[in-house]
Amino acid sequence: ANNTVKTAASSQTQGHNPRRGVGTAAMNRAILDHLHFTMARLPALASRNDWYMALSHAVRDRMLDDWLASLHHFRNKELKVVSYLSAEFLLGPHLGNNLINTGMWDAARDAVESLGLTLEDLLRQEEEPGLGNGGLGRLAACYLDSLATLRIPSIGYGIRYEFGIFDQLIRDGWQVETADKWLKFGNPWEICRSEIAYEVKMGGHTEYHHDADGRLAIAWLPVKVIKGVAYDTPIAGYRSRITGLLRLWKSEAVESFNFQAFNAGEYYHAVDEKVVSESITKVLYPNDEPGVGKLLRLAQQYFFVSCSLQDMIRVHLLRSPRLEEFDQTFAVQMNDTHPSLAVAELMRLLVDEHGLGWDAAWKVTRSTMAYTNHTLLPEALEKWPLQLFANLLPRHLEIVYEINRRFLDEVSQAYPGDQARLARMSLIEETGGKFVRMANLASVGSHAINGVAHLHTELLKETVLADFYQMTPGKFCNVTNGVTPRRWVLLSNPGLARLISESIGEEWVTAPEKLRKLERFASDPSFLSAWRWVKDANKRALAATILERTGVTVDPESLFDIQVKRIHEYKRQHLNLLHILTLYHRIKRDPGAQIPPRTFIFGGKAAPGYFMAKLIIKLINSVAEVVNTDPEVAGRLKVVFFPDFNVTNGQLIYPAADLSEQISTSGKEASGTGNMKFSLNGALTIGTLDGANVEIREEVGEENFFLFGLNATEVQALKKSGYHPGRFYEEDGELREAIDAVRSGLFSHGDAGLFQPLVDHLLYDDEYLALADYRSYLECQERVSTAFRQRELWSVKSVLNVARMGKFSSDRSIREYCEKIWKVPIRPPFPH
Ligand code: OX2
Repeated sequence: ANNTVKTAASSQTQGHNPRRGVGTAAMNRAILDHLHFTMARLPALASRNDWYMALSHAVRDRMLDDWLASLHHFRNKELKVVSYLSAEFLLGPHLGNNLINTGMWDAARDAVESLGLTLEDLLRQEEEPGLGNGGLGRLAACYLDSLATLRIPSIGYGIRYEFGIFDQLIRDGWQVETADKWLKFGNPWEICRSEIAYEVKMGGHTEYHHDADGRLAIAWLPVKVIKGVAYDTPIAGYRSRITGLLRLWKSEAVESFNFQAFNAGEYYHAVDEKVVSESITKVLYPNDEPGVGKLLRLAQQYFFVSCSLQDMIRVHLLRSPRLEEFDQTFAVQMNDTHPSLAVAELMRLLVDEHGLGWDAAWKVTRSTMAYTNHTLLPEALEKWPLQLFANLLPRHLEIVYEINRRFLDEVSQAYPGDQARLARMSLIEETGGKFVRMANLASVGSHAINGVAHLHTELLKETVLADFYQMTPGKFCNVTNGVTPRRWVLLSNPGLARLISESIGEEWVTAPEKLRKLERFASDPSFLSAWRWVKDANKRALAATILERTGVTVDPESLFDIQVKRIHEYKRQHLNLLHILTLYHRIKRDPGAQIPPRTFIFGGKAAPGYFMAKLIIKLINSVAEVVNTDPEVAGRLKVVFFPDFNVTNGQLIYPAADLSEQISTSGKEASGTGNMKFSLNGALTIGTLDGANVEIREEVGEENFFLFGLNATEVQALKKSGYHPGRFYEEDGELREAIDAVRSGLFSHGDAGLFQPLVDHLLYDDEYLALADYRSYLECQERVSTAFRQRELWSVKSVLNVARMGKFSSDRSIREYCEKIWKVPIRPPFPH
């Protein structure tokens, strides 16, 4: 890859610097130029997409100046580069965010208007890159924003899925999945780097022989070689004059590999090979799918990890020939276990390909790698069937065995005779089928292991990784998640952002602890009414979109009670439903009941193979159908399922919420980040002591947070003592009424069987204790209703929530990673 052509310009470090104008006139000219030269269109014939593309190219051009300067850092030996390995990056639309972060919004808007268009229309044209499932992928995207904003040299490495997370349609109340063809109109934000490409081997077997010097040499003879090509996307930091790099790998066929097949006339076979090679990065796997062991998914993980590490080694070798110093060039963060093959792959590259001794390679591998855990759910902990692993990665299995042999030696030295502990800590699970345990591999191969909220890290140390914690407590630390206030306030809630900035200045955007200054305005009636006006405008905008997408009319004056997130039993959308059913019955029983009007809004995707989650969506829609058409509750209750919840829709939904539902079973939600987005936009939270809710409550004050339910200790104790959900059903008349209504067929046109699996699950299993928390949740919701009647007081609480949410900026999280894990200095902020 080091085939730079020497020219007069390339010998100057700064090179060519055609800094482009960012005023309205320059933008206008640039858009027209791109329409002409890039899109090959006449203005009179241009479609909205042509204009969107032309504008995006004009914006991208202006980001490249900073980008090329930023890329220069990678060669600077003094700067350690953060490498964030993640199988998912859920970026959301680029255009608006880039305009905000680069400060070009006004110029772009004016230029677009001078061409007779509106910026809003063009923003709507963008197909969002949905390269993630939910919180984990979105967290990675927030972290890229903060890394660039804080001017930390960094690269995000991931997979360029041709199809991202599926689009969700609702048909007859059921979720229907359709392919996300996000690239169909072209992607103006990426740059294909054909020259940055690596070969990745798969399958086959290994052979040992002695080389001329009598040393043991290992050869991996694969059955397949695939090429990974880099696609780069610039990530603008907020007014930092730094553009970060997201490098995603696309799989392709190696041109020469099956040349023989062509010669032998096996043309079709060769073409098949090409199809197989390209299939590696075809599609993002929805998570929560039952049944591990999808070969293609393991191939994806290995593919992107191998390309990324080869790329890092190339960059390192530009700085120094000594791979023992690799940890001075890169700090590698593994976002969950999906990239944990990096441990074995870095060992392979160092030992087999670059000739380092095992001990030296292990030392540098460990001090480079760090692992973030995002879940305690046992079914979400990755493990690969040994045979499948062996078939795809025969050499890596040998390396895993060797790591394991040495590691278990250490364990048995530390805990002589403790066989049970050895079995638990082994990288190989041997009880009932053999598996490679990826969390153990990641833990052993890392110098740092972190959870994503205080409670989660504590539970991690007590449960899933307890043995590892006991053996190496110093490796463990917590970094509570955060979200970027750029996308999640400035971009998505411009009204609120303006009001805040007018009151306390603009510093909060990069120094969100400054939001505290809002506290003094919480007693200012005119400020409060402006605050309320902003919220109401956001609610009206959401109401209009709800009408357009679902045909349901909702009242913007009502309490907007919102739960948007992936559909999962542990997140307990069904508990929310039980509350709705109870209110419904109360109003039917007593039309005079003092219940302020509420609009319940749900959104979220269910994994295509997760039957119960899909049934919950159907039930939400079925309840909506009955409630929304019942004249006895008209004007009092509405239920909406907002289809296809994604980043774009989130930007509309979070700012419009009065109440944020964060009601997971305590101990199950590692952190949550939607909880932060809501609160940062002035919603009050009803929630359990779970994940980051605990810390949000601490920050905003318990009087400004609606707490209910069992805590994690109580959950464990109840489970241990034997939990019988049926008792709660027997003893609570209103709960019984709600469940009986579902099982009677009231919501399924008399079909009593439809929701039977869900009802049975609740009555006889209820793994996530919805029935145990029902009464507490209901009582808490009554406190919500009472509070919402005092609108002024509600607004005060809303202001205080925003004022005290500074901790949850992803900038703070990234600073903590820098200090505790990456050992990367924080540079002073860029003077704007
Ligand atoms: C999610 C967690 O479920 C969520 O609680 C957390 O906020 C988010 O990651 C970011 O840390 N897949 N998604 C997650 O974990 C896994 C595994």
